Amino acid sequence: MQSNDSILKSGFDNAVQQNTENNAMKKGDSDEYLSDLLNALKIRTLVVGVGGAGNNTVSRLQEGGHIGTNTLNVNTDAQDLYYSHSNEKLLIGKDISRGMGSGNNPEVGKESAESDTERIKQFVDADVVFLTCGLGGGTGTGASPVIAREAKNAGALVVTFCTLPFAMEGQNKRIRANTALNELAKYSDTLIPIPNDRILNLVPNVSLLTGFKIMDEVLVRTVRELVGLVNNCGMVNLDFADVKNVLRKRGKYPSGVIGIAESIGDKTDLVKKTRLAIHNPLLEPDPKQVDNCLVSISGNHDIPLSKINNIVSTVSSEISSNADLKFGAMIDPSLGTKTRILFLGKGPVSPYILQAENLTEDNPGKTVAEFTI
Ligand SMILES: Nc1nc2c(ncn2[C@@H]2O[C@H](COP(=O)(O)OP(=O)(O)OP(=O)(O)O)[C@@H](O)[C@H]2O)c(=O)[nH]1
Ligand SMILES: [Mg+2]
Repeated sequence: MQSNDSILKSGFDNAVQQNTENNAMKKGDSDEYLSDLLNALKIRTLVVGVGGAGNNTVSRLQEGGHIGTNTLNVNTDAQDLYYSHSNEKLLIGKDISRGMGSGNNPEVGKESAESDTERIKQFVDADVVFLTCGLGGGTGTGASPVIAREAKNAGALVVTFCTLPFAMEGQNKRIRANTALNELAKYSDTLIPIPNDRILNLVPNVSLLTGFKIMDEVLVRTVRELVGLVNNCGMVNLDFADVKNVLRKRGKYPSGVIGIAESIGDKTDLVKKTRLAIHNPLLEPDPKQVDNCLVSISGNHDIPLSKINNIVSTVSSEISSNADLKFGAMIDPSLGTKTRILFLGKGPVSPYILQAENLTEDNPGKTVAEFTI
């Protein structure tokens, strides 16, 4: 299988060769050549939502207007899929689940995806595949590791966001979620499990439905921001190689932390919100374990250097002095006087990924509450 790097490279080589032939007698590079080159170098991203929760996330992403990426919803449930919004849709395992869903059974979700790998392969041939699902049910839990595997085999960088079920949803769901997490860890470059129970710590007294809605919003904002970063990299200071460097898997586990915050812009608030992004309360990472990070700062076109300095120096003081830090600026006029901070770090491995590796029937893993005791 040809990797994306080599596809990009061969696109580049073809364009260079064409240009050399066309311009044998000239010295400059034509716009046509530059346009071919840009097309060959364009980063292809795909956001895949798997199962009910994943489809919800992609629908919300899509409803928010232009996102600059292709989207795909995958489900065993024809009704859920029909009412969802995405550029492309895949009803998997038609002969297995007959469009009726998996019945909460991850084996059915897995078999359904396995039976449709040829169709899945046609979509996941991209530079970066963002995968999102809620672990604990049947479809997202069973099918998302298969989709992650196919994306990885196609040479994509795989970035997975999944939620872990509320403790109140019961131990069976937790065990299923952990098993899937273990599988996802094999094929994801960056894997960010977000425990639903964290919402309870932040906004207690919300209903289950409101909890899901808040979680959806978190996922949508995170995926939107990351897609924007990948699509716009190269604007100021950051290029795809930088982003790739932070997202790609190094070592055994797919580590990764991410945080987003918006500041009204005075110095005290900038420092406070930068800390909030680094210490994302949904993930509670240890910033000292970050060994490589990106800080992407968005603001209107006249964002002052002093603001950038406040943000970047706050990040530097929170992470280890040995860590690599790169920052970039993106222009987003819709922010007005506000500044948005995206922190993306590599190094800390989620404790949920580590525990998922050692699970047995007698040891179903800790809940969020047990982790925090
Ligand atoms: N964020 C979010 N999470 C949800 C939502 N609905 C369910 N979940 C969570 O995601 C887990 C899986 O639920 P679904 O996505 O509905 O399940 P599925 O993957 O479609 O699986 P089956 O319907 O059993 O085939 C649940 O256990 C919940 O923890 C939602 O609307 N938003
Ligand atoms: Mg479902």
